[in-house]
Amino acid sequence: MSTFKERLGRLVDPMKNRIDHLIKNYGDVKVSDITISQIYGGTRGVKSLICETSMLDPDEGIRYRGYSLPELIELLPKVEGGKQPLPEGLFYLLITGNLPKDNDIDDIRNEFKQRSTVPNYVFNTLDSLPKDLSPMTQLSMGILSLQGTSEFSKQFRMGRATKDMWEPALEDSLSIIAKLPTIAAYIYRRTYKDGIRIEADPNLDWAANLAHMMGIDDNEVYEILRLFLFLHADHEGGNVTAHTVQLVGSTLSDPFYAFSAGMNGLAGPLHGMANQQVLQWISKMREHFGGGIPDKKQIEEYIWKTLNAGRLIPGFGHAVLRKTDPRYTALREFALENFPEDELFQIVSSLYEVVPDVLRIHGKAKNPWPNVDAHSGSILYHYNIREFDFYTVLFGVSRALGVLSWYVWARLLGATLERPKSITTEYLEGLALKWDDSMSVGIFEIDNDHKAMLEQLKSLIDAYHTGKTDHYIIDLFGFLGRYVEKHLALEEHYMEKYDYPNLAEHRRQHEEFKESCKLLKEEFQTKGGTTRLVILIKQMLVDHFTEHVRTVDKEMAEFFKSVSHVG
Ligand code: HAX
Repeated sequence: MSTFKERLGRLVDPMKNRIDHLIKNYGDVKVSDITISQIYGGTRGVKSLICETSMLDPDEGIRYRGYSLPELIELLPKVEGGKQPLPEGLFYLLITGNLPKDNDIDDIRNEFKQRSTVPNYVFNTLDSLPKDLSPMTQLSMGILSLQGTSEFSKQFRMGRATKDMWEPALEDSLSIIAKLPTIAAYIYRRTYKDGIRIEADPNLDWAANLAHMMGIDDNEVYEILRLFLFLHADHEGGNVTAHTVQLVGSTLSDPFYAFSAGMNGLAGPLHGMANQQVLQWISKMREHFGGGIPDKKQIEEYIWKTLNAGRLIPGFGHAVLRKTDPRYTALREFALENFPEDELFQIVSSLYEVVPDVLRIHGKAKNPWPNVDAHSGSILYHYNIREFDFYTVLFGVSRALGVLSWYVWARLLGATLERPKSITTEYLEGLALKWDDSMSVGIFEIDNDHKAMLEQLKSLIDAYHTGKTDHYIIDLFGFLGRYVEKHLALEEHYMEKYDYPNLAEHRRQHEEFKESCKLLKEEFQTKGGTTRLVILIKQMLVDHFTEHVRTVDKEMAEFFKSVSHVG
């Protein structure tokens, strides 16, 4: 067993112990709720998956094993004289959780090299397909055609214990990653070039070899592919590719089945296909304005034209991110350093200045900022990789590093079969009806709070007469804090839900009440329970009770009763 595999094996028990401890002692701790709109909205934001290889922060973007992209660009090994991180080093980090040291990278290189030979039948399978078949379909089929070589499936059939299945999972994952550049490059050669296969160069790294086998031997292209394959490698567990691989893998389908399935998801226009769509969209925009570089006014006009036609602006928005994608920033910095005068780069830069404002005015997208796909195509284009349909294949080659690392870990940790519960719209309608009925519970709570408020008022007067005000006022502020947090919010919730006509006035009174509470609390904290303070609190409660609770709230309760059919 290689050092790398031994090291991986040693990581398992401590991780398993942490998980066992969590499940045993904190198994009932609640992590996430789910609402009806989240169920219909693709379960956005529902925390229900585990993925250790990377985590996405809405504002900061992706971190691989806790490291930000700029940190890793600095820390990961490079080729001599190169500036871009080697994907082999990233793979080591993703799968082991540690930065590679000394010979680790050679270890990974050897693992890839030993497995890089692609059997002839894979090329024959690809050759039997029409040349104009989408390169993503070819990729998915190329991977699937290797399924017969799966050690995972073989050892499962032979009855190997499930707990040890991570070893053949690793074998297959390494095999896929090692072979991907050859398969992808051949798809490129047969679809766009003369169809002649170029053999790998044993002296080149994984990324450079991909360029070499595509027929591009240029140090700058090697560098940009290293960066591209580094940047697209992982995006936590919930994106369609990663989740698909994990879901399919949870049935103990082997890595070939699982990864091929993931690639079918990546092929979607809302996911990995967006990078090619960006360039198609920019080409159409240039055509529309008769070529050249459109100015910002024209760009804005074209964005509106696209949006008004009910179409998306590709490369902008994200399901999780709420700021500019750091992967976009890394590519932008590369372009600024290497080809700031490039026409396409200038258009991409103008889009960065114009699109977010337009999307904000348009008012739909939660995130108006660019994602990685807004930039990646233009970089490849600059280096004469101009076959747009192929861009997603490069994305897929890269993504293998992350999702297959996690596939191996899922087997290491004995991940169980994924099986969420589905329900029907009728079921949810039933739930909604119950919720409506529960409004009577809400009104009941509101009434109860009002009664409690009256009690507090009486107690305050008693406390005043017996001189025990300080202690009492502390309790009273506790009560008011809960009242403001819960009761007022509850009222506003129902008012909004049923379009209560006096909502604005009601809210104003709430704000006034909250402000008075705040000021009086501050006074108590600085001066203690003075007579003046007690009088002011009493006055505030009397005002709120008589003005607000007795009159407005009563009217509101009547209104709720009329809309909710609660007798
Ligand atoms: N242009 C126009 N409208 C957009 C938009 C965009 N770029 N991004 C979001 N919206 C719209 C959505 O279509 C949605 O409209 P409806 O309510 O009418 O359905 C509304 O804004 C709210 O969407 P959201 O919550 O902000 O975004 P989602 O989480 O639903 O979707 C997407 C996230 C990335 C799919 C979305 O922003 C999009 O389609 N962007 C363009 C395609 C793209 O760049 N995809 C690549 C994403 C990165 C990636 O995964 N790469 O692999």
